[in-house]
Amino acid sequence: MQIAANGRQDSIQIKPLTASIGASVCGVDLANLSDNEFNVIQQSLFDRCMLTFPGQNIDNKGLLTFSKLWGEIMVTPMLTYLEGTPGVLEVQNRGKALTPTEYWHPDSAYLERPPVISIMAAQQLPDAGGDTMFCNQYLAYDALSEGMKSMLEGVRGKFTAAIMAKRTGHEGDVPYEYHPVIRTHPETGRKALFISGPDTVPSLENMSEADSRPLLDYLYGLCPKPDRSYRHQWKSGDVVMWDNRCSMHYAVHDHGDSVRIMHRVTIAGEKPA
Ligand SMILES: O=C(O)CCC(=O)C(=O)O
Ligand SMILES: [Fe+2]
Repeated sequence: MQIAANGRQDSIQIKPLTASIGASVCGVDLANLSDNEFNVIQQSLFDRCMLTFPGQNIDNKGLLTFSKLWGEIMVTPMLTYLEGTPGVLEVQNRGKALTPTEYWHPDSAYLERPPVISIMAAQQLPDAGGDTMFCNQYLAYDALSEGMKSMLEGVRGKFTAAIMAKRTGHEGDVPYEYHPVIRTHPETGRKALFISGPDTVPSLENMSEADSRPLLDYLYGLCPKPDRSYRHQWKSGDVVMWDNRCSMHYAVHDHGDSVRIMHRVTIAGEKPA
């Protein structure tokens, strides 16, 4: 326990959620963190790839205060943000056929500079279901043989906004970017596999879709192994954050038409390298 400059005693508690990914953080008020608490949380995010903060019941003002500690808040084109709280996206149940997030992905990887961190606060939850799953992409990279690792160095994937464009009615010019499929996290120096679902990464650079597909399917299939994953069952008041540079996530749509509302903020960052 540390005594902060304001005389307050920190009582932060961090517990791993699984052996391979995630930690829960208790004993803090995210809207009012000491410097020491923030430093501990930041290190935990880098170590664990995603964090849960049970019982925060944070409002949008608090969510923005907490989010700003991580960097510049960004907005993603094609998405409509809440009026009055710029940067807060309302993630709603649009029905299973229209959900843009029921597959493994890092957020908005079709941008030149995709968000590095996403922070989500539960607002209204279904009675059952609506979990979010997370997987550790450092471990997916580590699982590759040395030959495959060196073969993939410098290989770039085509990351497109096809799913988002289709689900939000922005078909036509679908934005895309090429990013390395092996990405080095600038804070940890560790390498992670950086890919996404088949509709989002249809091909590798300078290769046809037919040539790319078997390798992409193999790499994508490596990611969400049960022993590298965590499944979050949301509780009222939860805040969850994830690092898109070393994890992917999957929103499970098993709750029919039940209302599920989340507020999400994303943090701007570097071009993947
Ligand atoms: O609704 C969720 O649990 C996560 C949705 C998602 O993938 C996102 O908002 O980035
Ligand atoms: Fe997402």
